[in-house]
Amino acid sequence: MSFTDQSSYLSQDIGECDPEIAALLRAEAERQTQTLEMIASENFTSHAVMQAAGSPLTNKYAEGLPGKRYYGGCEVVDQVEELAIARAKQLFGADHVNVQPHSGATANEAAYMALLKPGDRVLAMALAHGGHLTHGLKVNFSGRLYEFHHYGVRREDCRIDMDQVRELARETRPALIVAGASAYPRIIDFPAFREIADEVGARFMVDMAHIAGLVAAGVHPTPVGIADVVTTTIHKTLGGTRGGMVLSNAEHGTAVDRAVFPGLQGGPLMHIIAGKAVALGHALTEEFRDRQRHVVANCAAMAEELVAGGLNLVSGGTDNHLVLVDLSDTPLTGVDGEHRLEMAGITVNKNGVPFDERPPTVTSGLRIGTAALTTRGLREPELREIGRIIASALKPETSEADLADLRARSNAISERFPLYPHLTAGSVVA
Ligand code: DSN
Repeated sequence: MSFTDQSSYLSQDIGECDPEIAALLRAEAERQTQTLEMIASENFTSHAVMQAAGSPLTNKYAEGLPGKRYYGGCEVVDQVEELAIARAKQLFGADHVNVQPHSGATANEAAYMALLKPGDRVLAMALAHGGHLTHGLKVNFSGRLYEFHHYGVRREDCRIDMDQVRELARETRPALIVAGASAYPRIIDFPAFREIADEVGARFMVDMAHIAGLVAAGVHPTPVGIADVVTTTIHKTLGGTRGGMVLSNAEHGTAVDRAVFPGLQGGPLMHIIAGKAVALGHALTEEFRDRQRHVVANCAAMAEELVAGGLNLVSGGTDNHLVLVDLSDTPLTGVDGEHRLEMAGITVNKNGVPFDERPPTVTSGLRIGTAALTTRGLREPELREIGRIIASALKPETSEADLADLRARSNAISERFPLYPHLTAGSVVA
């Protein structure tokens, strides 16, 4: 790395001053372009969001909230944060919003801190049945600080077992019930959870990170107005910059704000909050709502082809942006499946399936989502073709040569839908 004077330090292009990192930025843009991205929690954000996230707002300290900061010079970033909050309120109809959490995990931490005392009992979905590590995994802060109990899905249809939720709620009398999942392909019945929470005198929280885009577009029922607190990330189906957000009713707003700062974080990432504001602006458009409808239709179309190709899907199908392929009855593990799809030009993640007998590092399943490819412009005919490619790749008899042929079919789709051409051919930054 070299720079000759102060002005070049401030203005030199990364390609000149740090060619090693610049080459890696270009390589990652190329990787995203050349493969079919189907990790259910990922998406492609807009050029405008990346511009905000790469802006001089990264230089600003702004502990506190708009109008109540611990630093001077916040008059501009105050307006940015106010816009992000106003857009989130409008999008989801929430009374109160805090856009400062650095991540979904921090948003959950803030919600727990606002609603619970250490040692309180919480009832949430088991990670092995589709929950999340911040929903009480023993080695996570959540499992260490609070006494989590877990519900799961029914063995016969892999839907959330609301009878078990009620039974466990009556037995454990939790202070909080949590709904929300990272690997659940069906609609979640938020009013049914609320009813149980009310019966046992618990607060109710929803982590809607995976489905936030669908909720914003009205293609999944909203938890806002039903739950006391709703947490989310901005970068999954919502498609914005990486980060978190907490929505709440008016009663819990101050407690949430205090939990985020000074409870958990120092200076908010104002450049990322600007990116959140841009993303929330996108999400208010009819174009965004239309895209979310396609996310679900694309997933349903792919699911049909997977089933027609002989694969088992957890719960038999999907209502949302993801499917869970169950490989338990095949000679393949989740690790094998992820590797085969990678060779076929498709990026997914291995994932445990409910009642999985293999360890989490191996698993018997694959989680496959359609949000990113829908943002890229793919529609049902392409997702049907991808469903056929996946089903062929996962047949036990498929050879390496067959996988190379399947990769050519994946590449033919990628080439028809350019992604960030300016980042692979031109500048490496937005
Ligand atoms: N890691 C995310 C996911 O893949 O679902 C959840 O935080």
